[in-house]
Amino acid sequence: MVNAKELLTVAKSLPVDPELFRGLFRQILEVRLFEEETIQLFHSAKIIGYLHPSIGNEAAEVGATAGLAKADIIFPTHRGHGFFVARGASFEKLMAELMGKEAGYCKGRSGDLHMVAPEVGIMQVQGILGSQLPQAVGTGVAHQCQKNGRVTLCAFGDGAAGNGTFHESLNLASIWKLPVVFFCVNNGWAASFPFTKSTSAATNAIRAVGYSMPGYDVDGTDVWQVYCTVKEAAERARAGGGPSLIQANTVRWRGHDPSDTAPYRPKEELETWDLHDPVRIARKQALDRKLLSEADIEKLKGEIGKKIAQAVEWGLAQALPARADYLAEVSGKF
Ligand SMILES: Cc1ncc(C[n+]2csc(CCOP(=O)(O)OP(=O)(O)O)c2C)c(N)n1
Repeated sequence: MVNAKELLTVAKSLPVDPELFRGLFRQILEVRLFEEETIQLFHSAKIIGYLHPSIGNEAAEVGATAGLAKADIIFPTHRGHGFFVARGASFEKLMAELMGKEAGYCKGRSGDLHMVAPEVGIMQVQGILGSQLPQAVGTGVAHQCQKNGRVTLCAFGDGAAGNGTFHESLNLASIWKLPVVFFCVNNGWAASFPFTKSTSAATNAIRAVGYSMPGYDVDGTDVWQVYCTVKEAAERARAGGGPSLIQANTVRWRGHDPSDTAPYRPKEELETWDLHDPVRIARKQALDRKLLSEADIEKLKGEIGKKIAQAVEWGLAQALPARADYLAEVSGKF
């Protein structure tokens, strides 16, 4: 009997670069503080439509983004604000979009579920789970034809991995040796359905073996581990070595969205969430490695909090789209 885990690849662990780690910590904090604010705004009905906060996935999103080159592109998930923040998207335009304002990334027409920010290399969030996988095959083909050395990182959840597009996309990407990194963020749940009941394999990473590509199973709360793994996979893809599949394991914070009280989750899982809190983990790593002091962290929090508060104020002051133009921007002839 083969031990499935032995079939997986382990990324080379790079020595921690102090400057880079401090930057990653800052981004993790940015994502967290941004999301805490969006939840407040959602509860006070200033954010309209859906909201899927990235809390719990901060290190996975920040580490993955850091492992790419600037010209590489990212397909985020519906729970993917962290990718936008890590790519340096404007807090103002993000907030305005979530508030449905004309000044947002998509003129207030997309909100949380269809946001796109091509200026920072972020492709559109897809409301249909798993539909980003074949799209990533498409950008992979384009980049391969253009010989431009660009890599696509395609993020998706453990729920989305159960979609048929997963098989079709990984199979084609492997046959054509496309420069794509498939990045599954397994936060343990697909809405109210647990990973253990939806997935026959212990980790999706093992499925990579069936598509003749490297599969990595990593701790998605460890930003440096995620960074090293994505960097290795992206560099292989860029050098013509084809795709990889990474599963980054995280623990979802609370409900699927802020209005879900998650009564289906075991109490102890919610009570021990702190042990998997990416901010707490990265903070400890930064302090233990003497990369930051408590005072540095407090100062950072203050700076980021101020920037986010300004973005909220700016977003609230922006205009809603004119009623007459609203549909003109989102409907077309088919
Ligand atoms: C094809 C499809 N099926 C179902 C849904 C409804 N739905 C939206 S989010 C979600 C759970 C997604 O779970 P996962 O992919 O693990 O991502 P997570 O929300 O946990 O980050 C479901 C079932 C959908 N949007 N698209």
